[in-house]
Amino acid sequence: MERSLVLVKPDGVQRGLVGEVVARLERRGLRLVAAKFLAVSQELAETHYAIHKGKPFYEGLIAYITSAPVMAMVWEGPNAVAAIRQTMGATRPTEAAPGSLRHDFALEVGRNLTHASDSAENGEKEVALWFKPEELVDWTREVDRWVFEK
Ligand code: IDP
Ligand code: MG
Repeated sequence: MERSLVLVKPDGVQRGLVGEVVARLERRGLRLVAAKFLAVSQELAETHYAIHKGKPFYEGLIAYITSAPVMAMVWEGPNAVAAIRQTMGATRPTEAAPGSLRHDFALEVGRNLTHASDSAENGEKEVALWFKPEELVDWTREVDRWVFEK
């Protein structure tokens, strides 16, 4: 089963959109594996966004993600990475598909509400960075067979 890290970034938390993000992922059929509310340290922010180091928006991105608490979650499901990124919408809200979170709730790339892993491999890496193994809940739902084909 594919897994993705999902963050409701500081703007999403401040705007009271944690429930909206969770509701959309739940109704999509994805299964919650872990969740915690935390203030992101400088070190965690820099490790998480290491790939963007040196880009013009890097300093602002680190300041943004450490500016206020975030809701960090792990969600799983078949094709979870693609499904979640589709539910979030494109990075730039003005390019996000109508009906996606970033389309429906955001305007600017530097205030785009959420983070989601961009590959299954990065999903595993990001989950390991943000969560301890004992924080991940292994469970099944009665409805799983009506959502997951296998
Ligand atoms: P993603 O979050 O959709 O995966 P990435 O390209 O990985 O997008 O960029 C990480 C985050 O960096 C974006 O979500 C956004 O918050 C921020 N970001 C990306 N490009 C820009 C930019 O051009 N200006 C300001 N912030 C940006
Ligand atoms: Mg990314």
